[in-house]
Amino acid sequence: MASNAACIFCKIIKGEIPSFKLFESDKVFAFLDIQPLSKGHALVVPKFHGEKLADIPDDQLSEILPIVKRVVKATDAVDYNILQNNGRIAHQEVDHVHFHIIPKPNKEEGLSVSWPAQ
Ligand code: DGP
Repeated sequence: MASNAACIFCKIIKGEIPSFKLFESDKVFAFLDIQPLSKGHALVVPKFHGEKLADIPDDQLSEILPIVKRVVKATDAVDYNILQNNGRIAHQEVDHVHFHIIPKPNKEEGLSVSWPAQ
């Protein structure tokens, strides 16, 4: 499994940096974003280290969307954004592929989030 010793998300995957873990499998890791744009803002990442989407082998990517869906379902968000930035101009700050899940709170009731996403 490709890993990069200098990568902050590789360190999170290995448990060298603490995170609020939501889900883990052989190929995928999900955790809460440290700078949430809304309650429940989560990140789903391949364990394989690659900077941009096109760097990740298909067999590593294929498990990602079902986990994104699972994490979405662990919120009560009716509306949400899935975001995946590639490159500085596209606002990528961490050079390890990641999918943002950004729940949009209901105006009247807000959001309740029940983790973990198992
Ligand atoms: P992007 O701009 O798409 O590369 O988003 C990177 C996200 O990663 C940003 O929303 C903040 C989050 N992030 C950066 N460092 C850490 C960290 O150490 N822990 C966690 N949980 N999230 C982090």
